[in-house]
Amino acid sequence: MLRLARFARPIAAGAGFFAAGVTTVSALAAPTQAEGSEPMITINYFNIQGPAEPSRLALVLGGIPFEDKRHTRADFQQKKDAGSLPYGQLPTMDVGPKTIAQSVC
Ligand SMILES: N[C@@H](CCC(=O)N[C@@H](CS)C(=O)NCC(=O)O)C(=O)O
Repeated sequence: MLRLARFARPIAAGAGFFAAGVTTVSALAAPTQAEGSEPMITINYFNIQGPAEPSRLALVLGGIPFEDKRHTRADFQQKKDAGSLPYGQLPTMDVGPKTIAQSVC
């Protein structure tokens, strides 16, 4: 029972999050510099939920500050042409200077 309660609380918090009618986490993601020596995290994706949303939600629920960068198609193409997308696609997550790709594979 204790184990269940441990998981139920964050799940309930998440359910409340959805019940409140929040369809995107952008309003909750503070684009602030991470404190201390933690590297700054940036989630790069289009202005839709898609495969970036689970990562955005995990960061918000975990209270981890990150920049929620919403790219236009033109931004995306620019990044792709510049070779800054490891697989030529979004989403990516920047952790400090490191870019991580593949959100759901
Ligand atoms: N395997 C990748 C798939 C990413 C992917 O399919 N991204 C799509 C958007 S959901 C994309 O960047 N499409 C634009 C393109 O390929 O030109 C992952 O899981 O992160």
